[in-house]
Amino acid sequence: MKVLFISDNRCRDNLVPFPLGIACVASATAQAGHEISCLDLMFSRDPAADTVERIRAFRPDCVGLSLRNIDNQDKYAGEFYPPAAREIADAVRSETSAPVVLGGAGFTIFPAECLEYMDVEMGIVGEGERSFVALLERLEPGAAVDDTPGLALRRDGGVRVNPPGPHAWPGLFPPPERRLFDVTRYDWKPDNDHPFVANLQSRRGCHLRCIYCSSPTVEGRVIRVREAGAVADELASLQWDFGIGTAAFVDSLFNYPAQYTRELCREIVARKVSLRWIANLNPLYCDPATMEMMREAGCVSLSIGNESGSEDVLESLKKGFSREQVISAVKGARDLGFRINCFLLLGGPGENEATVKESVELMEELGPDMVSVTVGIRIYPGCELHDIALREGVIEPGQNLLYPAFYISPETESWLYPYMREVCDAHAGWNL
Ligand code: B12
Repeated sequence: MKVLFISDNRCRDNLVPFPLGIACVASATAQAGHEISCLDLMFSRDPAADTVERIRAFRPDCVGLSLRNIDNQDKYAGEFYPPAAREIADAVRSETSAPVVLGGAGFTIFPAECLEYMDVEMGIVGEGERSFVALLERLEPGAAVDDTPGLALRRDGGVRVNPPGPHAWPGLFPPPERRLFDVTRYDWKPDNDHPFVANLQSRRGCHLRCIYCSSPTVEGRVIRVREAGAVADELASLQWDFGIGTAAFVDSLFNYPAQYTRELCREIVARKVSLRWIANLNPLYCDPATMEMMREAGCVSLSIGNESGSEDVLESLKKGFSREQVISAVKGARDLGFRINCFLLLGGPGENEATVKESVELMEELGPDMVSVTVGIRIYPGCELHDIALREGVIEPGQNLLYPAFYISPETESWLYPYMREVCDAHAGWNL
C-alpha cells in the first residue's frame, strides 16, 4: 500500500522537535513492504495546500495523521491545536477517499474525543509500529478492521477502543529513519546557536504513579528497553551521518533501570563520539556512579524532574521521592559539572503559601541553571488528579477534557500566577 504520514505538530514551544514517533512508525511500515511518504507541516506556510499537493503527487491508499500535542498545557496563555488538525483532515478528505488514521501521544490520551472532533473514523492508540502495520494488513485486502489491536473505531454514534495487544518491544523494530525528514531543520530553539538537535529514545514506559501524569497512558507502565548497542549506534550515527551536535533523550526516566543506563553509557563510550547529549532524570534513582558514567559518555545537561521542594506536596503528587532526594540529586549533578534544569509544578492538591515558599527557597538554595515553572496542572483522563478534580467539583462527570481543564488548589488560585511571574522575573534562568 502507499501510505502518507503527516505530522500535524506546528507548536514551536521549547524547540522544533523532529517527528520521532512518525519516523518510528514509518520505518516499521516500510519494513513491512509498504511504500511511504512523509510530510511535516511544521515548516509549511500553507499546511492545507501542502497536504493537498502531496496527496495529488503521491496518491496514497492510507493517510496516517500524527497528533502529538493537543494544547500547550498552559492555564494562563492556552493554545488549542485540534482546530488546525481538523483543517488538515478536511484537506485530506477533499482530495482522496483513502482512510485517515490518527495516532500519536495527544491522540492516545483522547482517542474518542479526537475522532469525534475531527470527524475521523479510526486511529491507533499507543505505539504504532505493530498496530498500524496490522491495520494496513487488514485494509489492503479490504478485510474487516474491527479486531486490530489498539484500534479506536468510531461507528454507530460511539467509539470502541481495542486493547493494544502486546507491547511493541522497541528492539524488534528498525530504528527511526532520519532520512524521512530533513534533520537540519530541527533545533533546540529557532534562534539559538545549537544547530541540529536530534531526539532519540532508549526505553519506553513508566511504572510510577504521579497523580497528574499521562505518560503511563501514552507509553504503558511496563518499561521496555532497546538493545544498548543499537541505541549507541543510533547516537553515533546522528553525529557521523547527520552532523548532529547535540542529542536529547526523550525517555522520561533515563536513570531507570540503572543497570541498563550504565550499560548504555559503556556502549556510548565505546563509540568514541564527541556529540553531547542531554537526558531526564528522576531524583528517586539518582545514584552518583550512574551519573558519573553519564558524564563520561558525553551527557552535559540534565533535566531533574523534582516538581516541588515541599515534602508535603511531593507526597500529595505521589512523586515517590523526598525533598532530601531532590537535594542530593541536584548537588550530585552539580558536583559532576552538569548543567541542570529543575521544575516546579505548582498549584496541585495541598499546595499553599508555605509549600510554595519552601519550593522557591529550595530552588534558590540549590541554584540550578534553569527552573521551569508551571502554575496549575492540566487534568488528564485516567490520572488520580482527575478523580480528585471530580471530587472537588473542579470538573464535572463526563466533561470533555480535550478542551484543557486545570487543577489549581483553592489556597493558591487567586495569587500564585502573578506571584510566580514576579519570582521568575527576579531570577535569571527561571521561566514561567
Ligand atoms: C520528551 C517530550 C518533550 C520534550 C521534547 C524533546 C525533543 N527533543 O523531542 C520537551 C520537554 C521539549 C517537550 C515539550 C513539549 N511537550 Co512534550 N513530551 C515529551 C514526551 C515525554 C515524549 C515524546 C516523545 O518523543 N516520545 C517518543 C516517540 C517515539 O513517541 P510518540 O511520539 O508518542 O510516537 C509513538 C506513538 O504515539 C505512535 N504514533 C505517533 N505518531 C503516530 C502516527 C500514526 C499514524 C500512528 C498510527 C501512530 C503514531 O507511535 C509512535 C511509536 O510507538 C511526551 C509524553 C510521552 N511520554 O510520550 C510529552 C508530550 C508529547 N508533550 C506534551 C506537551 C504538551 C508538550 C509542550 C506543548 C509543553 C510546553 N508547553 O512546552 C511542548 C511542545 C514541544 C513542541 N514544540 O512540540 C504532551 C502532549 C499532550 C497535550 N496536552 O497536548 C505530552 C503527551 C506530555 C503530557 N503532558 O502528557 N516534550
